[in-house]
Amino acid sequence: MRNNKISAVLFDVDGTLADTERDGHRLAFNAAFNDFGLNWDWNIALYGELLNITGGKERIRYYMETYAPDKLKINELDDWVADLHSTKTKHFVALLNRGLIPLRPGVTRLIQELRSAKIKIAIATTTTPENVTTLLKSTLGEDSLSWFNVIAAGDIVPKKKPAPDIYLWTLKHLDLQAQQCIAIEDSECGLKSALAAGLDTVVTVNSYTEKQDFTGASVVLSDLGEPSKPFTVLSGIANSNNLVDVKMLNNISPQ
Ligand code: XBP
Ligand code: MG
Repeated sequence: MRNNKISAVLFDVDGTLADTERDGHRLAFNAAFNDFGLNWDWNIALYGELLNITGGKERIRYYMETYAPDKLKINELDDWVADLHSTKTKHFVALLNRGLIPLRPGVTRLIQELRSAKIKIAIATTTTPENVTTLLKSTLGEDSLSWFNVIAAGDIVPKKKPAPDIYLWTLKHLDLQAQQCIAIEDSECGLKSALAAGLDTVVTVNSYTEKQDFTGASVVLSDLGEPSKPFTVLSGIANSNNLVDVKMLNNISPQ
């Protein structure tokens, strides 16, 4: 049980703020493969496997090593992968700008509640920074970027999740200790990263992550909940809460 108010909430992005993977990133990867004349098709099932590799460029490399080793002979392979990935990012950003990917239940509500309670909010994500800024602007409006005290994304750290680097970087730039903060994640990999950084973590699952191992999470939920649609508790203690709000977060206990 926390003996004082939390100072900040650190949000993951993909799968947490929005369900971006199946109908967002996956389609953007396939559109980029098409632009590059590649007959690669990341279907829903295969993409679920590939999601174990965090980072789009790393995911492409893993796919090549595992399923398309013939392409590893391409000259200047790192540059080629980077070009392919930036084409994918263009497609993903276009998808976001068409308003096709809404925020998940409770996300807007909780962000506004945290702001009213003067609790800092931050982003700690593996995804490309442009994806984050576009998601926030396309769902919460242009000003929303200024609401976040820190936005930590993509290649700014040497090791991606499940390494703790991105969360440690965010805590450093918040000038806060992990004990004063809570992380909100969607995946086993993200949970491992947050726990390794010393953060108590709330998990909200999605179709790709619901069967993963969330050992160590303070609580595992269907989503953050709305007054009209309470969350479902999948594991851990939510006491009498039926949505994630400031009161619930102030009483989150370490596992
Ligand atoms: C999820 C990821 C990212 C996205 C794709 O990040 O691992 O790689 O799948 O985005 P998180 P990029 O859950 O930490 O938000 O292609 O830009 O990497
Ligand atoms: Mg995620």
